[in-house]
Amino acid sequence: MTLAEQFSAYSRWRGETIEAILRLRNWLNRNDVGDVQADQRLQYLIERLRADKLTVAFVAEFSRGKSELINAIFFSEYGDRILPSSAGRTTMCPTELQWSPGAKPELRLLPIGTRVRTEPVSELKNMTEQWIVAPLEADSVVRLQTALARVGEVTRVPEEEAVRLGFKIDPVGADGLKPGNDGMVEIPSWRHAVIQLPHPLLEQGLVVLDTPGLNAIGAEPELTLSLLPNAHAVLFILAADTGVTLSDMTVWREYVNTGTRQKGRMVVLNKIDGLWDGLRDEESISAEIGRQVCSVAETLDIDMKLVFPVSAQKGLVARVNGDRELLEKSRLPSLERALSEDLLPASQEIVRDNTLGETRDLIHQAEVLLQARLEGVREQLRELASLHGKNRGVVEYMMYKIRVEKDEFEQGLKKYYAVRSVFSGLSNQLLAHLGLDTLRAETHKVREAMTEARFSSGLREAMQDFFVRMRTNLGLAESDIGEIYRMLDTMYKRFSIEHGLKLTAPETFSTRNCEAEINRLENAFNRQINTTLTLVTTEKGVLMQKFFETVAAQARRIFEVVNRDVEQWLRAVMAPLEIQVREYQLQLKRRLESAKRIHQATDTLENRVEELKQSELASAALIEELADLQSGIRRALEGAVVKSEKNNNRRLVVVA
Ligand SMILES: Nc1nc2c(ncn2[C@@H]2O[C@H](COP(=O)(O)OP(=O)(O)O)[C@@H](O)[C@H]2O)c(=O)[nH]1
Ligand SMILES: [Mg+2]
Repeated sequence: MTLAEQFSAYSRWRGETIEAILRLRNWLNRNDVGDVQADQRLQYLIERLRADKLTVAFVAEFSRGKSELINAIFFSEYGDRILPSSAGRTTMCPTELQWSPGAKPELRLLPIGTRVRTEPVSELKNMTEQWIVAPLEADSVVRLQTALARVGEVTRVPEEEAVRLGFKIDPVGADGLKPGNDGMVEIPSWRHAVIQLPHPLLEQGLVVLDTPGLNAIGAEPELTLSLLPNAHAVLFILAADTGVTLSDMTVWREYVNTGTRQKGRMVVLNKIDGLWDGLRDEESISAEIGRQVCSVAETLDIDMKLVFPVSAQKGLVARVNGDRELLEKSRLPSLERALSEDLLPASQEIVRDNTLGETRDLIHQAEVLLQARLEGVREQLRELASLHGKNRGVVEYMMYKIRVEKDEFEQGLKKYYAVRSVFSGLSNQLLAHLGLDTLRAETHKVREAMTEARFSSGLREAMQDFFVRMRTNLGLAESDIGEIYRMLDTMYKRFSIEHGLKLTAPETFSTRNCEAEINRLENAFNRQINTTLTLVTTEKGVLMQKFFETVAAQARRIFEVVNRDVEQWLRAVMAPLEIQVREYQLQLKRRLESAKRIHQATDTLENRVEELKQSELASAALIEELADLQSGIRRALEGAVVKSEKNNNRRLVVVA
């Protein structure tokens, strides 16, 4: 199966999962067993699944064949290369190929001049007026090629301007851009490109990130601090004819092997077709490739298994011409296999854990409610059965007993309301510690400190303080969470013991993931700032501020996630008790009602018993339906799209 096919299978799997969740959601609404919060949680889960994206990034010095490889792996069915690929520099800015539902096919280009602004690219993405937009005609290959070729556009600017925009200048052109005789420097016209292309894989959530070579990247924090660390797979490409050059090593160190995330990283040794010189036999070619792989692994200090020799060009030709033999020879299929084994099972696992976690919870909640309802009906049936042939006095005694029970429960409710008000106070405190307002205030403090700082050491301190304060806030939040948990746990126990409610201990929650992400961000920032500050001598303050804005945007993203999760948790942790208290109150009322009706002879005992038997059956049927829905979700989640070598004992292969 090609990567494209496996990706489609993954997408189908995700679609089936969404279907199963939708069925549960509709059922809960139809039968009045869910509540608004449960419905919101499911809605949110479905939205997240629908928006799920997988980013594959291609990073290398220019001319190693990144664009060709992207063409061969993802877009061969166009019958030609759609991304420009030729000798020389063709991709001049980070380029994202993607599709968002409802978008128009278009090429969006961010002018290089926006580099003087402090907002990070992620924020500029929301400012449509900053972008140049050109429509794409996705059905004509030639016109598509012409439009996409624009990512390679360059302009000539005076040297100072290039420096101001963050480019390195080197008179010899080895370690920076080389000025021409007229003192002008050629720089990319665009800072970032987004290609919205309605292509099956992109429609299914794949995002392909193509990057330019070293010199064109310049000091662009977005790539190192945001795009690459957030990519699900990063492919680093080398060329067999050039070997590992110094600038390859720089790209590897600064952009790929940054020590922040090891997963999903592969090295591609491209252009192995250069070794098919027509004189050597297969065996000696293979041996030569093996030697090169070995030496690459040694130079980069990685496992040989992570190095994939391929010929992107021959792979593309083979695909376009349907030449199976050449395709095998290009070795592209092994790279794709490894990529999908790396990419898909990991993503599937996240989706699976998330979905199971969320639905298990809600289903359990609904089930407990239905059980309580069923139990209540049975209790009433027993009560009424005991009245058979008894006189009014017995009915009166029964009414008295129910009233006592009701009074006791209402006493208990007072404590419940008291705890609930403490709970909402603590919740507010927790949300304040984690809140985006707090983060905004911290960000503001650093900005101020940075404007005041004269020396780069002051800048750095301001930044370090930022991370320290974020961690402090996380620590405070963690202790709020502990307090909330202990309080609810005590109350859950009390209601179970004193009033017979079926409550299990509440779920726990932790901000540890958030803290780990903040630490990762800090590491990435430190590494980046160390290398950049030693290289760039001018305008350190401005550069530092730009870095900080990217960091702040990332921190905001991390905090947004933890905020959503913690709000979710606060709702979830209170819901079972709220639901059961309400249900129990209802039951007491119903029991009293039916005793009253019999007492006043407005209803016969037989009628009441018959009615209750009907609702007993109905409740039992709902419990069964719920179990079916749950196994439906399990079945949908069970299948594995890709059999992973590492974990194949845990997964079934459904799509072969
Ligand atoms: N012989 C050979 N040439 C290749 C291969 N892949 C790419 N190239 C050539 O290398 C040059 C640069 O390729 P391109 O994809 O633009 O590289 P990029 O700058 O990394 O995106 C182009 O002339 C390609 O035709 C390959 O597998 N074999
Ligand atoms: Mg390219």
